[in-house]
Amino acid sequence: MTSTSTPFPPGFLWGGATAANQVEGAYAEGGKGLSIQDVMPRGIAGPPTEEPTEDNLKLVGIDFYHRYAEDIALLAGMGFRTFRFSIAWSRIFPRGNEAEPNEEGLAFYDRVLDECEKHGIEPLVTISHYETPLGLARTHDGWVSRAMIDHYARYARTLFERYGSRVRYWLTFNEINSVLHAPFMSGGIVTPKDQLSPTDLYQAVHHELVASALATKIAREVAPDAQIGCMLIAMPTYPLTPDPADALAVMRADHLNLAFGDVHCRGAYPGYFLRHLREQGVELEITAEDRETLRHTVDFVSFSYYMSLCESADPTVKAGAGNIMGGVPNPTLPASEWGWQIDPVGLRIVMNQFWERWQRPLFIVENGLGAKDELVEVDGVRTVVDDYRIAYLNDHLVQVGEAIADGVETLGYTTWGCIDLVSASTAQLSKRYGFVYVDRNDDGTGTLERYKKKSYDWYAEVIRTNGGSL
Ligand code: BGP
Repeated sequence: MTSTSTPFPPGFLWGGATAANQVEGAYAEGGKGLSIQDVMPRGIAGPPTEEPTEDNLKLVGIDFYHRYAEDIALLAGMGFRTFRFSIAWSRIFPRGNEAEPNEEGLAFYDRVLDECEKHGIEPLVTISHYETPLGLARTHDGWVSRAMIDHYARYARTLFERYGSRVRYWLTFNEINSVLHAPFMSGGIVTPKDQLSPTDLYQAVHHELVASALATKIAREVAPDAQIGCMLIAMPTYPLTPDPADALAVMRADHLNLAFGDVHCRGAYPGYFLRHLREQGVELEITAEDRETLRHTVDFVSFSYYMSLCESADPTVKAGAGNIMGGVPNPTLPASEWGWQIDPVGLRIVMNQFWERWQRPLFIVENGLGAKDELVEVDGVRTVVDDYRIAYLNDHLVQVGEAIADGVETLGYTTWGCIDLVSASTAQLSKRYGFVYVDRNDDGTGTLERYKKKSYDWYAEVIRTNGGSL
């Protein structure tokens, strides 16, 4: 593509994304209560601990809580038009069940928004990103309980009332379909996954979907300018062979994810999903009020995209490493060090699929390459020569451009972990995504200094040319 032609529309929201529990640290400051992440030192690999332990890198994160102004200025230096961050629920309602919010927590995000405004950056706020207050998780077994809907609604209302005039774009739950795969991280469900009944799991799904729709309903009342989006893990799935049985396996796997978008965009459960529940022997408790609430559909669809997968009907074919989901490795694709298969074309495919299905503008709110970086000195300046990251992002953005040229309405694109942060799945820092290197190691050592990587200037140029430099 030449620098004079670009498919990206004017006003396209270029930026990057983070989540509170992966950057903020200060886990016990400012009146914050504990969240489930404070007892997850090993990410999704290990069982939670009873109390926060020193080896949990998230307790300090990258110290964004104290360095937010410096960090947002660094992002602004790339010309960011948007910055996606999440609000830590346990900063606002420390145990989750208080009648009144914690003013100190609310004031912190006022200051974050002040910095965004100062730099002309449009905030994109995730209301709940894998950080259920631990009190609610333990009292209710997380989202298994219907009581969570009211707690979440009070929290969401508080945010809309406080920030509704300053924040236009909101996401209700990060990767809402992930609760099926990571029930504790995604749904605060304390019962171990292998002991969780399908009925409890799907009831939790239902409660989250109702809560998400309720947030949309509340926003319409108290923050009429707000644009509300759902947020899904997008993972296009290909049949491993041309056998129709494999194609059917793809359809069934796809359905389990698409159902979440269908409910958010169509306002009711699709028939294939109800059939799936029946086949699992699950009878959901769905009230008349729930059905009414679900009719409040979203303004846009946002998603994360890292990889694609294959499906096979053959039970002897082994699953590979996934983001959070399983799936069969694709023999035609390379993979990252963590086994995540790299597939830029899959992004164009999934964008077309979502647009055709839902006819809602899309927002790509996570994409990127997790890699081990090496800090080196070039011309006396400490940096990371991350050509691998540039190549990954460039290839994916070219496909975003193709999808836009296909007619897919797209609001923006935020890379994941625009500044290095603690990984969700591994809970380590060595799986890095950023344009900005943070000097912190897996053993907790490091100065927390920030250094611009080679990709920093590359992304600044992409934004400056509105994608023309790709
Ligand atoms: C998504 C999560 C993020 C983020 C990302 C990368 O599933 O929404 O929180 O962490 O994946 O995953 P990881 O950190 O495991 O590399």
